[in-house]
Amino acid sequence: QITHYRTDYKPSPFSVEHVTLKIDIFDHETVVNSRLDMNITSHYIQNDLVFDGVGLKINKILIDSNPLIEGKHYTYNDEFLTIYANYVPKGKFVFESEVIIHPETNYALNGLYKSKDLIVSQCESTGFRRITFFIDRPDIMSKFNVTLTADKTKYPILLSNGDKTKEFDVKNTNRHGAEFNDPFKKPCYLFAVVAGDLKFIKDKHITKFTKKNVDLYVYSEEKYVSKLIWALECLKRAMVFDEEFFGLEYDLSRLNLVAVSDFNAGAMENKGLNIFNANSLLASKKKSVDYAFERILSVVSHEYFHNYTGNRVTLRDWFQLTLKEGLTVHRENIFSEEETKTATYRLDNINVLRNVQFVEDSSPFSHPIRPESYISMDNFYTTTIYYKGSEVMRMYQTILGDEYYKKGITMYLTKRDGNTATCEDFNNSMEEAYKLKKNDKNASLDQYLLWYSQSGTPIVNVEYIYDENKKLLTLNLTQKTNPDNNQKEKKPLFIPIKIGFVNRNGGPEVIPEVLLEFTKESDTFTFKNVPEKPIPSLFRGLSAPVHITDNLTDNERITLLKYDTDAFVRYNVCVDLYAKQIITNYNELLKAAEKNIPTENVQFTPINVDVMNAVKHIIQDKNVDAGFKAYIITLPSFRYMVTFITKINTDILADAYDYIYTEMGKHLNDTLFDIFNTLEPEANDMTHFEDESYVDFDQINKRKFRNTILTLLSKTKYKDIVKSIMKHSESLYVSNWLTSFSASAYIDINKYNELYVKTYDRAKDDELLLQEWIKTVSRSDTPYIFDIIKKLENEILQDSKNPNIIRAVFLPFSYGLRHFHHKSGKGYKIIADIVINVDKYNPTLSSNLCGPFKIWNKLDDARQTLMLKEIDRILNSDNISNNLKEFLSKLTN
Ligand code: BAL
Ligand code: ZN
Repeated sequence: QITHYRTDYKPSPFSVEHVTLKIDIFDHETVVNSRLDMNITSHYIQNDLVFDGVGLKINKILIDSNPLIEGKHYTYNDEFLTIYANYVPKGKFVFESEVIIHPETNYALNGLYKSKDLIVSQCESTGFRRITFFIDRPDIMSKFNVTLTADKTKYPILLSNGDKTKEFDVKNTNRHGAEFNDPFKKPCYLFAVVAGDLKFIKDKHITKFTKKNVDLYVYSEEKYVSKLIWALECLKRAMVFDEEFFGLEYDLSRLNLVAVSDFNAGAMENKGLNIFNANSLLASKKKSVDYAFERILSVVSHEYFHNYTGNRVTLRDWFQLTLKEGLTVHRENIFSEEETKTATYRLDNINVLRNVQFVEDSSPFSHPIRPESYISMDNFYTTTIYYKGSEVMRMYQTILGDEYYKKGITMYLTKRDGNTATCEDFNNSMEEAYKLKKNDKNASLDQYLLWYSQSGTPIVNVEYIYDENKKLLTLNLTQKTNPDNNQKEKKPLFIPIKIGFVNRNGGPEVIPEVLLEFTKESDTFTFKNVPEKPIPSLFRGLSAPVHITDNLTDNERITLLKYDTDAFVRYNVCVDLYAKQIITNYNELLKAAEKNIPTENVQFTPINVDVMNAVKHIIQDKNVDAGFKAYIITLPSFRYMVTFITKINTDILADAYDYIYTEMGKHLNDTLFDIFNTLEPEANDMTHFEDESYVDFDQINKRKFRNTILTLLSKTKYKDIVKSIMKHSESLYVSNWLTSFSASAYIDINKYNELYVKTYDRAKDDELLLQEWIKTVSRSDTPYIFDIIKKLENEILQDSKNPNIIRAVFLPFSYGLRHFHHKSGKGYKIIADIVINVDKYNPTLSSNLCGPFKIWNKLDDARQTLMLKEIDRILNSDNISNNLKEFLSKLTN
């Protein structure tokens, strides 16, 4: 185990100018010949030449055509190849190697591996060293020529980065080959190859500025080629968007996207050859859940946008990961918000941030968006680096405004094009734009860099005071970030706060919206000539990734919920109002439990009628986005509540939720039932299914709202809901029939079992649909879930090593409140067992499956003990991987 520290960065003493690879794929092995044209750099001081290379069987090694001998000229310990300094030429030289690798048994899905009948590579962050010897770090940038050969029948399609320059047959065999030349220098983590029997659809894009023709190919196995249309459409839209918004056009003559069934992550942005987890590329209206279309829009655009933010300008070292990921997620969000034009795209992201990232950031695994150390980089593809990172990138845009933000991006990309970069480089360009905007050459964003180095979620408190006589509004602000293992002392951050001033009588805003730059531990902002007492609408759009506390009253929140124009603020006040109701009842229930008072004797606090009336008013308003309505009838997630409750007794919290759901039902059920029946008559309109390149996000939101209603009506056991569930289960829309199945779990185990069989039949022949079905089963909120998971394991999972299927069986279960956290600890044991099993062959996936344990420090003592016991069991299992050991040790530190 080697710990890498950010401050240890040293430029490499060697460069690799050119890489020539020949990869010959056979059934039982793959032979990789590599020629590296190398040079020493100005940092060279008589160094050994150390290559990364994991699990490679060496056939030969040569320098300048001279064979080297193990022991005499070099050593190899299965991880590093060290060529003694004496045998390393002092100027330009050629290093050659021939090695054998085994993609056909590589179940870690890292390096070159087999997925079904495809051979595919995954090199970020350190997979290339599993293919050949290399100085595997992002600041080694080289031009690549690649030749691929394979059996013509099994692998008719051969792909790699860049332009295909030659196709050929291998004489006297059934083999063929292709040569590729990538004209751009790139780090080896962006190298890719794919070989297999793929089918494709294609189109063209003419670039906006240089009018170049770009061929676009999207590939999958034959069975799913009809599910590629939406992905191709998303790609074309993303290409136009990057030209229009950022002035960036594609730079190669061809771009390939490929769907792969076995993939650890969502996708990979390899230059000119983006590879996708099938679930992030394939969809069709009849066979996919609605969410798949949003996911594909995000992921296809994300990988495309990496071509500049990640590929053309890459990272100096892996510590800077957020520089490409946070920035690219942000670029993807600007695009997707524009494309979907719904209020909810932003809210979906905010929910991941607040429900998942905030939990991570208050666990012992909390890390800054630029970590200071790692053992396995794989563990740092986290919600912090991606989601908090994207918020840090978003705040620049908030502070600078679109015009200067784009100027800053252009300066950054122009300065660093074809090169590496650090977070400081990015901040410098943003600072230049900031100086221009402020017309002040001393304007500084130095303090902003703290967002990269400080972990934890800041808590910002806003108190407002209005002086009626002086017509003066005062905002007193404080900020605090709790100390953690990363920093004992936290400094004040540069926090942009967007505030509106809502008229409490429903008229126009009292004074115009402002953007405050809050940079001190505490500060006061005053506003003169404020004609009447406004209600501050705080952190519009969630202008900074912080916890917000304030001195608003419940009535003021209700007014904001009704009248504010900002979707985030309206949603957030609603969350605050619900959270307060849940917490009040949780505390009552807890007190009663401590005194052994039975639940029926507990003095519950009924839900605030004014809140319910406001909600009722909104859900009946025809002008409000249906997706937004779905949000405001959904209670804040358990993982959000951990911010407000310590040492959670999950059974009692579940009781408190159930009580609030029942209360909501009392007030809303008749209205909801009415909406369910009238909102979208179940026309099963066939025209909807015909054009796969058109997706109506408003319709999707309407279905989401109806499905949220059905779930709520089922939870509250509304009269005759079973009939509606059964009717809904006949729908042609996947999201509808899967929701009726999950809703039946609240009502009737016989109906659940009936729908289990029926929905399985509808799902079983489509790989991705089956995965959605498995997720729905795993999420079932029923006490029988333990048997149901066993059944899934025995009948569906069997010995599959596919990450999507494994995640589908176990992860949705672990997000539940009652069953995963069962007081016996049997829920925790289920996850620990699969983690131990998976770690034997796929350490990236095993770490990933430990995600549910990130919440351990928020639970009551008994559950903490049980969860830690399982974590300990994993840590003490035989041959645990470095990935898993690092992750769990940091998590329980
Ligand atoms: N670079 C890893 C996958 C992604 O974020 O696009
Ligand atoms: Zn990315």
